[in-house]
Formats: sequence, C-alpha cells, structure tokens
Amino acid sequence: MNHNLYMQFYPHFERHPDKVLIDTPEGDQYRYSDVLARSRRFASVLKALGVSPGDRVVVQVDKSPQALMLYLAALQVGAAWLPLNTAYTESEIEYFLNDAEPRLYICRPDDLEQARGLAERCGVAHVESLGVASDGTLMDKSEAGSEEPQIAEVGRDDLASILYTSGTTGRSKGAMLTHGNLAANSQALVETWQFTEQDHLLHALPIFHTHGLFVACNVTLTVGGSMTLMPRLDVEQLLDLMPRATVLMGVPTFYTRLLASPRLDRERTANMRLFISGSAPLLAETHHDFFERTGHAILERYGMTETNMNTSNPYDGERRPGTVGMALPGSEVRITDRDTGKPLPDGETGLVEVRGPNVFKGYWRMPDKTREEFRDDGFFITGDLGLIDEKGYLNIVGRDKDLVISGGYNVYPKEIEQWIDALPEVSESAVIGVQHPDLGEGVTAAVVLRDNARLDEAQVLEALKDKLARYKQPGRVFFIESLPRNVMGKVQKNVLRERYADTYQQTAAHH
Ligand code: MLC
Ligand code: AMP
Repeated sequence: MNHNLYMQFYPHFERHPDKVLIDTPEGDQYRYSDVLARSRRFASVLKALGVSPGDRVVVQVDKSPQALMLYLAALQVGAAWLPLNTAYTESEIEYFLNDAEPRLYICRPDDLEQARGLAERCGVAHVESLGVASDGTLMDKSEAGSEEPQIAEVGRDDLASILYTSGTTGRSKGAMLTHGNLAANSQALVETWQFTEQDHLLHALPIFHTHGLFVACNVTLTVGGSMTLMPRLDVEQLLDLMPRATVLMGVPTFYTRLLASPRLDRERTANMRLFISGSAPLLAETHHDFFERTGHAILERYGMTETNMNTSNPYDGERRPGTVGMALPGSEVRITDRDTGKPLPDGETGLVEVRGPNVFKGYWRMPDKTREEFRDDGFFITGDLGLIDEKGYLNIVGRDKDLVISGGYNVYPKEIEQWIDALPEVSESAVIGVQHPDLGEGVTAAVVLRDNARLDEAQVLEALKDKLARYKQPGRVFFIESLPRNVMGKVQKNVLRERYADTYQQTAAHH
C-alpha cells in the first residue's frame, strides 16, 4: 500500500475536477483540475532536477496558490518539503541550507541572485524561483514541461516534511514529519471538527508553519473542500469574505484584532460554522467577548510542530474557555512530575507529554536531542506545563521551556541573547516575553553593559537588524545594573517579567 499523504487528497481531484479549490481576494479561481495540472507540471520539473524520494526541497517563497501547488508536487515525488519563514534573513537561511543539505532551493524571484550565491556556498545543486504573479524560473520551466502523473510510493514512516523549530540552545532543530504523521493527524482533525467537502476555509495564516500548512491545508484537501487564500491577515478583508465562508483558523491575535473591528457581529458571522484558535493561549476574556458579539464559541486546540495537533475542545460538547480540550482520537496525553517523570493524577500541574501516530520521528540529524525528549514508553515531552481539570480538559498553565510566543511565532530567547552578548559593549543579557495586548507576548531584552561602556536602545536594535527575522527583534531593550539571579546563579526571568510587565500596556490592538 502506498502511504503517501497525497493519496488522501487525490480522489477529490478525480471526483470533482471542476470544483474550485482555491480562490483569492482578487477573484482568481483555481479548480481542482487546475491545481492537479500545475502540481503535476511542477512534479515533472522536480524530477528533471533529480529530486528523488527523501530529498529535501527548501522553499522560501511568498504565500500564493502556486506555492501550494508546489507543496503538492513535492508530495507527489516523495520529496521532503522544507518551508522557511519568509522573514528569515540571509544568515538564517544559510544555517538551514547547510543543515538540511537540500537538492533544491526555491526562493522569491527578487532573491534569485543572492540565493544562487548562498546555494553555491552551501553546496546546493539547484536554485529556482517562484513568485506570487505566477512568475519565476520554476513557473517557466513547468510551462515547458509535461504533466507527471506518477505518485511516489512511500511508507508510513517516510519523511514528508521537515519543519524547523527554534532551539533552546539557539540552534534550530528540524522536526521530521512523516507521511503517516500528517495523514493520521488530518484525519483526526476532520473527524473532531466535522469537516466536509461543503466547508470553505478562510486562510490568512502563513504556510511555512504547521498551523497554516498542515492543519489548514491538509484538512481542507482531505475532505475535498475549498479555501480563500489571503496573503496575510487583513481584518477588514477577512470580514468582507466571511459571508461566503464556513471556517476560520487563526492564532489568538486574529481574534483580538477581529474584536477591535466594529464590523464583527452576528450577521457577518451568520454563515460561519466554526472559529478555531491555536498556536498560543487564547484568553478566556477573548473567548467570552467573541461569544457575546457573534454567538460563536471559539474552539481552542493545542499543538506543536513536533507533534502536530494533540488536543481539541469538542465540536459538540462544551468548549471551555482557557482550556485546550481533550486528546484527539488516536492520541494520548498525560501529565508527569517535573522532577521524577512519574505520571500525576488529574488536577496536578506537571509536564505535558503526548503519544500517538501524530508525534514526529525525531530531529533531523540530532539523535541525542531526540532521545532526550522522549520517554522510554514513547511519550514525547512537550515542554509545556499543564493540568487535567475535573472535567477532563487539558489546561496549559505555562511553559517549562524558555520560549516566547509573539503573535503565534516562536522566539527562543537564547538566539537573541547570543547576538546581543556578541556586542563588544555588552556584558550579558536576558530576553523575556512580557504581556502584549496585540501579540500575546512581546519580545523584551534586559542588557547589562560592561564597565564604562556606552550603548543605547537604538544601537542594540540596529545591530540585530540584519541578523534576525523582524518578529524576533525585541520591542524594547532595557539597560540594568545586573541580572537578577537565584542562589544557584540562574537568571530569574520571572523577576524580569514582573519588572517589565507593563511595557506594552499602552500598545492598543491596532488594525
Ligand atoms: C509581525 N511582526 C511581528 C509579528 N508579526 N512582530 C512580532 N511578532 C509577530 N508575530 C512585525 C512586523 O514585521 C512589523 O514590523 C510589525 O510587527 C507590525 O506588523 P503587523 O502588520 O502588525 O503584522 P501582521 O502582518 O499583521 O502580523 C501579525 C500576525 C502574524 C499575528 C497576523 O504574526 C501572523 O500571521 N502570525 C501567525 C503565526 C503562525 O502561523 N503561527 C503558527 C506556528 S505553528 P515593522 O517594523 O516592519 O512594522 C504552532 C503550532 C500550533 O505554533 O499549535 O499551531
Ligand atoms: P511551535 O513549536 O511553533 O509548534 O509551537 C508550539 C507551542 O505553542 C506549544 O508547545 C505551546 O507552548 C504553544 N501552543 C500551541 N497551541 C497552544 C494553545 N492552544 N494554548 C497554549 N499554548 C499553545
């Protein structure tokens, strides 16, 4: 049997070729047959470039229908799809190319020159480009090529994708996701959220993360549904499109920004079946406000790049604000003691651990790191802290891992601290996340200068500009005499978080 994830989508292409699968706010429409034809053309180009099953294809392109067709082509040929955040800078990309050793690197048309240089330095054989105006070298080659109908035969444990997650050590780790992981998870979500081919999804998330790529697209493709692909979150556009959609998936910032628009009301959301939130904690207050305004109870779920989705509030039962619901069908969740690793009874707070067909097979070329994060019985230690409440719902109460989540994007403080510490004027630094009304958490730095050294906030920010993607750069930089430490010498980030708690309180939700 062929376990290629694409086999889960393919029957719909045969069944209703004339149905529109993707449309855009500009009014472009792509039928199932159009998507099939183009993805097959892309597949033939990939094959011609020597991309074989298991080969990595690194992709840093702007969101477009063509980018999704390319994703399907990669599945068809059995390549490992490796998308990169479009905000990554050259030095960030260089790391991924060296680490992943892709056969092919696909960039934006404007980046082609720079990409060729990078590829040469990193020993990548081929570079192509793909743009949002149906342009780029890949598009040109696919015009000239043929439609490749073959679907690569793969096993359940074969690699479908690598998604990099920021590492605690500052080094990004590639999470290896298999065809079996992705297929099982999208089936579990279809069942839990009662998706059908009647569903039309509003897609405003980036497609380089598990949320916008696998949760949103794989679920839609699994049922043979349709979606409107928006380049980014634009709340007014979202509200314009809502009357002809049925589902929205977003990070909490989507919902706080929607609430900031007076146009959000019952009438505008009347055709909607379901609003889903994830990737960061949704405030109970947001849930209540949204319910009051629209009559819809936002359904919150919990996931992670390494594990896909783990838990969800129920579709039919009570959707409890401030909780992330129960384990998805086929998956297990338990809470364990932070020190002993022993399972804890309901009501007690500990590490959230998960097991199931959704859980990844390990970090790319990091067997030690992989071993550290799995228990002997196969449970994966998420690094989140939680408890199971009296009704059996998982509550995420914090993080054991030193992670900041800003607008649904993960930022590991270590990576930013390393760049700040590298400045000659700096003695040491600590980066924390503090409450931010729009983004959930705002990246914030506390910096200790060397004796007699002088440096101001603007200079620190300037120094980080080319090094780090925009969303990782601190919103504010504060200078302090010394970092607070406990008796063990460990920096007390909680003390810093308290000290700077009000930093962004004046930053009202905009847009
Ligand atoms: C944009 N900026 C951010 C930011 N997004 N800064 C910090 N954190 C962010 N998340 C910067 C921009 O570069 C810009 O800088 C300035 O902030 C204002 O931008 P904006 O116009 O307000 O941003 P916008 O484009 O509207 O983006 C905000 C957002 C976006 C929340 C819509 O960040 C987003 O789509 N987030 C979704 C992330 C996501 O998909 N996460 C899923 C991960 S998977 P300047 O200086 O240029 O003005 C996962 C697992 C799971 O976590 O469970 O799903
Ligand atoms: P990522 O590594 O980008 O996949 O982010 C995964 C992390 O996002 C999880 O480990 C959680 O810390 C966080 N997360 C995802 N969904 C939720 C949620 N609904 N509530 C709280 N935290 C969440």
